Amino acid sequence: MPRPSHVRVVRRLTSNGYNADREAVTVLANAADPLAAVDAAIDGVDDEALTITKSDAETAVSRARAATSTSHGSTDSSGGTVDRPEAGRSTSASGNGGQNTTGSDGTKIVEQSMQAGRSPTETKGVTAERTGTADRAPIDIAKDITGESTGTGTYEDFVTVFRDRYDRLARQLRSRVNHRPTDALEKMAGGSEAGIVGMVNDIRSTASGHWLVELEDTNGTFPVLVMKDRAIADDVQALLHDEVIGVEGTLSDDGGILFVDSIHFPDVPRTYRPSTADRPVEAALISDVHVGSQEFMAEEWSAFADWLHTPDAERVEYLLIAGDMVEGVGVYPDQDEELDIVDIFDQYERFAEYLKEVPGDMDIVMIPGNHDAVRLAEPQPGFDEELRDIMGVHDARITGNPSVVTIEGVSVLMYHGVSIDELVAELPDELATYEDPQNAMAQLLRKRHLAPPFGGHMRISPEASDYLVIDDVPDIFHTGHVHKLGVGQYHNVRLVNSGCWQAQTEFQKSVNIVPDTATAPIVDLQTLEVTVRKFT
Ligand code: D5M
Ligand code: FE
Ligand code: ZN
Repeated sequence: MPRPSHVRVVRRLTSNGYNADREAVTVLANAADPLAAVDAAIDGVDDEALTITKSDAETAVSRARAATSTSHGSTDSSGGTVDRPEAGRSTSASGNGGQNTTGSDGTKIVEQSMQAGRSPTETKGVTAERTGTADRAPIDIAKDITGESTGTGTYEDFVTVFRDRYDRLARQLRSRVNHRPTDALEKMAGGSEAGIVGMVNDIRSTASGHWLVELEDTNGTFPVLVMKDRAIADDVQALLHDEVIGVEGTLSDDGGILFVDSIHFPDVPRTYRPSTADRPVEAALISDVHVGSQEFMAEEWSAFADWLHTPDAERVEYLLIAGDMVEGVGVYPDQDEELDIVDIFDQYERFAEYLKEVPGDMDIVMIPGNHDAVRLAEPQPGFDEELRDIMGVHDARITGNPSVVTIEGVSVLMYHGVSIDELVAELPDELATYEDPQNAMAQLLRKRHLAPPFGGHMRISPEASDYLVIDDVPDIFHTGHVHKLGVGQYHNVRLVNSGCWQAQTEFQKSVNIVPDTATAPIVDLQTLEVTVRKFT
């Protein structure tokens, strides 16, 4: 009889409404007849109990063994925690006989064949043992809109949020740009050297191919001209509406326009040194699970969850999910034709079931995406109480999109990533493509704003302050949404765009998008190095 994986044990438990401690799962999975042991464990606990403990499991295993004492016995363990033939943890490079390749940026990619991925757990009865959760630093969450939304969409709200964006980004530029307010520039003599810190209002090319950019500050607007043959003309290619930049140059003779010599972005200092964890600990960064879609890859998901139970994953203590938990309903035209589960609550119920496959001793943090059942306008609040109840598996932390999540002293800026669509549409290929979403992410860091252009694909809720400004440089920037894997670095900030758990949809087929599916980038929080686990 093939030994069921840990995942099947967990499924049996959860389908009966129980959680289990990690050690309990191990004990049950190593029993002669694991499913019978699960049933015995369930029978053996109080009606009020929600969690099966290790001792519940051990009691159940010995009872189940007594009941079936005539069979099995030779290869199975005594029912306690089994020996660990390979004490310690193999390095990520040697994972499960997986095939290793190296991506751009030196990222390691490990192909976990689904069978191979399961074998260590099943054949050797070994399971991961994470450092006790007691060793973990508490997770800190900042910049979360949940419960703080005040925006009502009035004109005044938009004025307020734009002013806040300007003030906070201008503050980052002021020390570097010798600037004057736009109305003071108007009074300066022609030919003077001058600078402006302003929001990009308009970008157009002149008849002779130069670039005319209109900048706006709190006092008014001022036109600046970038000559086409200057090296800085390249920077104009990177400009997006509504971002805040600084420029320096010389006023024209009549003083009516500024000829630009240099363009400054708020940016991340090149010398930025990220914080790292002071113990060996890793985080899995994923997104776009899309449960409820016909294309949701259930087997690959279970292989991932299974792998998390193996010794190879014992340092993976955190799971961050950057939105699109479920497929949702009515997100795109004709989406219903590809739905496997048509009710949104049923989708979240099913998602919760899949989340239960993940080891219970991992810390989980999740933010919503554009397919989730929260308002579409960003910043998006975390799920409401009803959905929190449904998704309250493993005490997952639910927070808004975006949020700054600090784990083990490492700050992770989590953002679903809808603005990446906008950057890919607006910027030249050198700066943003779907193939390399990390490049678009770098542009967002350079602009220190998660979604600069107002309008377009973006829906933005005008709040009292602009939650999409990147005030503090994160150590890790985690996005999803475009269903493409992207790993990179920008001025020492680790960039990760996680792929998805949804096979190619009809829409994606029609526009030739080939998603990166069933990939889990794992970040070592001590080094910020990434190993991508691919569950094929
Ligand atoms: O988005 C996945 C990616 O695919 C993202 O780049 C948007 C794009 N996408 C997917 N479906 C559509 C439709 N129907 N129209 C326009 N763009 C689309 P996700 O948020 O996971 O659907
Ligand atoms: Fe998605
Ligand atoms: Zn999305």
